[in-house]
Amino acid sequence: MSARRASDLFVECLEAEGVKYVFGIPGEETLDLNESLSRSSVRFVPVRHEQGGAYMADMYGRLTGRAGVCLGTLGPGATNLVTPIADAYLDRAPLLAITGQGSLERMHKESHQYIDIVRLMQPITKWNARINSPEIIPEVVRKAFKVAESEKPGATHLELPEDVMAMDVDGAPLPRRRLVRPEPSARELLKAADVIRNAITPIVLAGNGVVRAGAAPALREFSRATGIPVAETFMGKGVMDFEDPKALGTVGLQSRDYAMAGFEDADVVIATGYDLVEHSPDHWNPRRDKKIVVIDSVPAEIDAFYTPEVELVGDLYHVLTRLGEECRDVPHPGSPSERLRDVVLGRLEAAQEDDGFPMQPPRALWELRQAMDRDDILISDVGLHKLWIGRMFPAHEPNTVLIANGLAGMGFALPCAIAAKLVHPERRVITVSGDGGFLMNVQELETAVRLGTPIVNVVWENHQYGSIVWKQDKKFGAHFGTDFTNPDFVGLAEAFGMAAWRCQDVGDFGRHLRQAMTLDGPSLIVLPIDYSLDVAISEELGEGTVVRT
Ligand SMILES: Cc1ncc(C[n+]2csc(CCOP(=O)(O)OP(=O)(O)O)c2C)c(N)n1
Repeated sequence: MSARRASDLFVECLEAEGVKYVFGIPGEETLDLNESLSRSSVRFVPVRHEQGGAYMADMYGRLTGRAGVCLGTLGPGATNLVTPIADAYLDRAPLLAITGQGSLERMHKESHQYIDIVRLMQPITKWNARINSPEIIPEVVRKAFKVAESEKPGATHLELPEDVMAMDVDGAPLPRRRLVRPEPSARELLKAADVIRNAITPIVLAGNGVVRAGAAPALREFSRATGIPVAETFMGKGVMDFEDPKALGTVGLQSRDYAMAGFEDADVVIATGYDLVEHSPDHWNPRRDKKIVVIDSVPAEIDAFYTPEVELVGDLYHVLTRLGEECRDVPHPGSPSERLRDVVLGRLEAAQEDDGFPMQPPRALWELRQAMDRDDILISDVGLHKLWIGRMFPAHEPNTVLIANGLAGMGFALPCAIAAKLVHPERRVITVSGDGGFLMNVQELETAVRLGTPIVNVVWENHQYGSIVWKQDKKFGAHFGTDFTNPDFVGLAEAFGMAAWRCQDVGDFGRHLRQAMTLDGPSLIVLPIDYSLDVAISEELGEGTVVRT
């Protein structure tokens, strides 16, 4: 081993981890690192705001299971990373954030752009560290990836002081090893099988963990073999093909959703890859009378409304397969409660006849579903549109409808779409944003144009923070602090050098969508939206909304 700069060794460690991209903005305190990156196999993707870069890393991690990497300099570069790091932390996406820092000998005193970023990042990362000596680089990098990618995945952070990065060091990357996955004991498995076999009306609640584990095929087979129907969370969308007769739809918008999907009558709930951060269990177990079987990668969170009878901790694919084999001899007829799914999908189908303009959300979603193939990817931003997409947009496959539902930060969709297209160049990637959230990371249109990333961005325009209007109107009968004006979005997109259209009547949306999908660069479609139809859809689905955007 020959002596070389610490920054070179750091980048070699990234290469050894299989890192393909680093998304970010360089700074004066990351000079050595950037120079080392420039001579590596890692592609550095300059972005226009660190938040955009960190969301790209977040989505890269979510879709690949390998930590996405983002970079910001010290001080403001690092603080700009905070929101997507928190998003990765709560939505369980593996991500490594790298930040620059001033030299070690100026950290004890008042000093230009110095703030304690290690401490700032602690509540939003699974683990983080300052590299205070070049010798520890192989260990900390390996640890950062291992911790980020282990269940439940999330964000980690490394701080790189500039003097340390310029030092000489000997050393070599530590090898990657396959992660160890625990398995539940045969006793626990048989106990769970017993609970399920003796259940009268069991139901599965499937979440993000099923998507992460790639366990949708095992879940579908479990449901087919046992006859037990499956409801999914917003982030679990697509774990069951919506056309599967055992699919009950996406729950979570209203308190009545769960009842309508059969939870009220269920005696046993099999919570599979379910994260409480998305939907609180008090909504589906208000009387705390359900027997709960947990299938997850780590032991269950404590919650008064979530006290499992048995917990099967391990690889979801494997556990579902084994449990399905144990239970297939006592098939269940399935829950009679397909009411939620029937009402929601019925409304979507009926929407093709809605000729109103501005368009109401069901027609807009119907047009999107018609235009997209089953593997194409829809990324939702955060707002009232997310609630419509979460509940009504029908998904065929996991990871084809991507929603932020843990931190739920506006501005998620556009940068995430750029990363999704880098991961899946063969699929079409479409975003839907509100006119509020779209402007929060609009600067990344330049990144998309520069990279030539063919993503289609649909902006539902209503000149309001729609979901806040909806909540305020419900609570107070009036709204306040929610209205704004917009730039000419078409002119704005054209100034970035991309194609853009404004829909002027009901037929325009489908036509522009299809045209946009053929382009080899990014595009934007402005769709004036009419939110006068309550996302609650019908009185049958109840009044009490429990969801928060
Ligand atoms: C970064 C961030 N700020 C504030 C919020 C709270 N919030 C949730 S939805 C919303 C309004 C979204 O408005 P818009 O993007 O226009 O979408 P619409 O609701 O109209 O579909 C706000 C302010 C948030 N989730 N994230």
